Parts: sequence; structure tokens; C-alpha cells
Amino acid sequence: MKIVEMRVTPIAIADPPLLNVAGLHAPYALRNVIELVSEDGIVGAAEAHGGERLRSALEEAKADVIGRSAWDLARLAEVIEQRFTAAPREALRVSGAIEVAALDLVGKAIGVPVAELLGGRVRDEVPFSAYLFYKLAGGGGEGDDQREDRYGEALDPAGMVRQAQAFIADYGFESIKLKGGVFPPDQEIAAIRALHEALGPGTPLRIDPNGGWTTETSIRVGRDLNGILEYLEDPTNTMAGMSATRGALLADGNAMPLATNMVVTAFDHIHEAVLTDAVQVILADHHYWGGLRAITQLGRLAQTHGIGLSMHSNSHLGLSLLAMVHVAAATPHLTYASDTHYPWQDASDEIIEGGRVPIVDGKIAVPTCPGLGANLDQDALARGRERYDRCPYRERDDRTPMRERVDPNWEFKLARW
Ligand code: GKR
Ligand code: MG
Repeated sequence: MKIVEMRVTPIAIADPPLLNVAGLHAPYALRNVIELVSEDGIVGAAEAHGGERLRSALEEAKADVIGRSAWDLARLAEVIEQRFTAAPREALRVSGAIEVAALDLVGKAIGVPVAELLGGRVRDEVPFSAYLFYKLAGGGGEGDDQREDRYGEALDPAGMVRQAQAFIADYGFESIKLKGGVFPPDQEIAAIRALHEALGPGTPLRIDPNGGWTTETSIRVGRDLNGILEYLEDPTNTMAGMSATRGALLADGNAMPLATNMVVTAFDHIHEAVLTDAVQVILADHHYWGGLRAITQLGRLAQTHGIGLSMHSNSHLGLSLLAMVHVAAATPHLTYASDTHYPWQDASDEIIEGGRVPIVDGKIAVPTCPGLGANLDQDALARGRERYDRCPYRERDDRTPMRERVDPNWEFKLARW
């Protein structure tokens, strides 16, 4: 199944003004869309992180892809790793994206869903969690391309409860994650308590300040929210800090798991995390772990070490979501509902035929049709490309919008509190 063409299309998608420890989301988020075309004209597609740096790395990798069989994935990962020896993390983002598109291509060519190519499904639907953000007013987009602000402003506990209730009404989510690291920890503790009060003890809650707290603050929040949080995600941004937080909480008899997508982001971090008991849940992400097969391997490794598994997300569209769904279906040891930013994206930006992937009762049904289960809508892709050409953004930058809309002197700082 020879690949004869590889296309890389940068697109921009509207993104609401969501706050995090790094600042504020810009009016557009960026993605790169990869298409692989086989000699018999079948197209496999995948979504990757946005930005010009990754785009040019993907362009460079075309030399390794064109002329190769879409089945030749292990060797392809190896040659890409050799091409980018100076940037091993970049190599994984490149080979991961190409792997997803190749699996989509192979699946479409032989009439098999990607979950089956990954070893077969152990579940038919995949649970996702609501991903709440402190948010300014606005629905994303710029100028005459502004989108409806479905969820409104949310800057305090009452706003967060309203946002959670709207997400639950729209999608039926059964677990909730709050993106923290925006306000002083006591305000964010109050938001979690308000959510606990409003949604009841049966709704699992998580908070993720993206390493915005010192070890001392992490321990304090972990003590305060004991019994309320399902897990505490990246309270602090070093392995040593996570380990010290865990040690202090355990000494109190508080076994609240610590989760991460910041201190364990690659296979070579796992050994230290296990030795120091720094992490009890890993948030996997095929976009930077090296693709879908890497996530199934990570699942086995996590299970071996008694570490839980969830999935991390960034602003994305349906192709990335479907890739997550297929790999979740084929990973027995997926122990938590996964993150997704998907509800924050506007339906008019979707680039797959038939529109948005439905989330019902907080879950997505694993497709049974070939490949990822969706075809690219070329008109929608072209509109995404036009949006990219019109907008000024070329890499993710949360600092500039934060300075423009919130505080002209704002500086990114870890740990802020
Ligand atoms: O979209 O603002 C955001 C998130 O903060 C994202 O950048 C993080 O990578 O969702 C992510 C996380 O769980 O850390
Ligand atoms: Mg996180």
C-alpha cells in the first residue's frame, strides 16, 4: 500500500478566551492536518498540533514517507527519529501524526476500523470528562468571524457551576475537570467545593493548575480537597515536587492520586516517576507520545506499575477526537474518563464530513466503519486554511492575548502560588 503523496495543511479554528496558568487562549487555535494518499487513491488523515515549526518538520518528513508502504510504521518511526536526532520530542510529534494518518489509510483500504488495527476493541464507547475553564466573555474568532458565546463568562465559583451545568446539559458528562492555576488557590478550592455541592458526591472532580503551585501549596490543596477530588493533576511542575506532595499526603493517610501530563511526557520519564512515587495517573496523548501504538504500549506499562491512565487534550477537532476514541477502545488499562477540549470548538470549524462527532451521556461510540470512521470534508478544510491565512497567529501564544485583554504587565511564572 504505497504512499504516493503527503499533504500538510495548516488550519485555524475559533477558540474562546479560556484562561490558564500560561495566560489566555488566542481567538484562534492552530492545527496541522496531514493527508496521506495511496497509489490507488485512498486518503488517510490525521490532525497534529498547530504551528509553523511542526508544519515544517512534517514537510521535511515527506522525504521519509513518500514511496513507503503505509504498513511500514516501525521503520518509519525509526527513520524519522534519525532525521530529527537533535529534537527527539519533535520526532515523536511528527511520527505520531503520520502513524495516525497511515492507520486511517490502511483501515480504509482493507475495510477495518483503527481500533481493530490496534488489536481490537475492549469497549464500544469511551467516556470523556467535561473540561471547565475560567473564561472571559466571547466565543472565539475575530472581526466578522466571531462565534456565539455559548458558555459566557466564568470567573468565580457560581460561574463555574453554571458552566458545568451547561456542559452536562449539552453532553451528559459524568466527570468534571477544572483548569486551575488562574486565581489564588483558595478561590479555586472554593470553585471545586461549589461544584461538589452543586453536582453531588457522585460526580468525580479534578483540578489541574498546570504546575502553578509550589510543593507547599500543592500539599495544602491536597489536604483541603481530600475526599472531594478524584485526582489532583500537575499541582506542581517537577517530579521532585510531585513526589514530595505525594509523600506528605500519604503520611496523612490521604491516598488521593496525583496525575500528570507535565512531568511524565515520554517513556524515559516513567522510571523515575515509579521510583519516587511521583505520579499515580498518566494522561496519555498520542500527539506527543509517538502515536496510537505508543499509547497502547504506555497502557501496558502503566498497568504493570499500578499507575492509572487517562488522556490529555489540547484544542482540537474531530479527527484527533476519533483517534483518541480508537486508541481508548484498544487500551484495556484506561482507568479514567479522558479530557477533551472538543466542546469549546465551534461546529462550523469541523473538517470531517457529516459535522461534529456526537458526545452522548458523556461518551463517544467507537466507530465501526473503516479507518478512523470519518472522511475529510475538503471544503471545510479549505475554509480552515483560509482562516489560517487571514489570521496573524503562527504558534500558540497565550501571553499576548493575556496582556491585551487582562493585564499589560502579565508575566508567565511557575510556580506562581
Ligand atoms: O488548553 O489551556 C489549555 C490547557 O491548559 C492545555 O494547554 C493543557 O496542555 O489541557 C492541558 C492540560 O491538561 O494540561
Ligand atoms: Mg493537565
